[in-house]
Amino acid sequence: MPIDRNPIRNIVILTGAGVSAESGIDTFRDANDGRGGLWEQHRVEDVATPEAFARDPDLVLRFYDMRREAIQTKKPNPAHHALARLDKEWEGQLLIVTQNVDDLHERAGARRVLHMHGEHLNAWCTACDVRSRWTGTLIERPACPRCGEPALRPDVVWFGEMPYEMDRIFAALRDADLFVSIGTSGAVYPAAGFVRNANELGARTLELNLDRSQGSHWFDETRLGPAGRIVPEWVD
Ligand code: BJW
Repeated sequence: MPIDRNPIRNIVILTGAGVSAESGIDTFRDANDGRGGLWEQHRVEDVATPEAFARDPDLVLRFYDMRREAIQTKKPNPAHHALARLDKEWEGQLLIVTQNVDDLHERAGARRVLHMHGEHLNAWCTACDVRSRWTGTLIERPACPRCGEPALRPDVVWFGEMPYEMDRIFAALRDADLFVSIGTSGAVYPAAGFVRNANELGARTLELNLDRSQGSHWFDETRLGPAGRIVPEWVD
């Protein structure tokens, strides 16, 4: 069922791990792969924190080196391509706020993308506070290209850290006529609260997800199915 374009000018689209699942990137919390989102017996909540990094930096850097390497071998799927088409064609405001740290929206051709949880292909130097493109590994503690200190960490947002560009996200939500959430479990805040923010600010809200999420009851409408099918159906 295609989008009803008539009264809608400004759109905010929130994407989560489910939009990249059909590209072969594991989600965090659904147990469809039988591993229940675990990595070598660690839950994401146990490796994606500043405390975990302080306690066992090798474990955390290995986890991210492995994922950075894997992501570079993956390709955008029909959901990313459909969103990129919408981005190209939509004349009103549009912002794809992704919680994903992969670059599959961009590789599909989307331009209006904001990475609220950072990007795998960036490293952040904790000595000089500069972020740089980084496609190699971090486990050997390479020198920061700017200051030379061996103080690089993945440029991703861990639990307890402030997601990026919250002011820009809330400004877009204030202007939005339609808020669409795609492939996210609604387990992690502040992203999980955007649907309520959008409701309060007067936008229509639509969820596209494989299963009902923790926040499904907040949406005006939920459509269930794999993103690779239901996102193109919605866009086209
Ligand atoms: C498909 C599909 C297919 C599958 N097609 N769909 C108590 C209450 C409330 C909040 C808190 C609390 N205690 C602590 C907090 C705050 C905390 C939090 O939310 N904790 C929860 C565990 C409760 N949040 C934070 O700390 C955040 N910072 C913060 O709050 O700062 C203060 C602040 C306050 C107010 C305003 C602003 C700031 C930071 C959160 C950082 C999250 N980081 C991670 C790791 C990033 C790096 C990395 O990739 O390793 O981000 S955790 C992980 O979860 C990752 C994801 O972006 C995030 C969300 O996961 P997502 O995308 O929803 O994936 P899944 O796996 O959960 O779900 C996949 C979905 O897809 C499922 O629904 C499937 O059904 C579906 N699906 N296949 C369509 N083919």
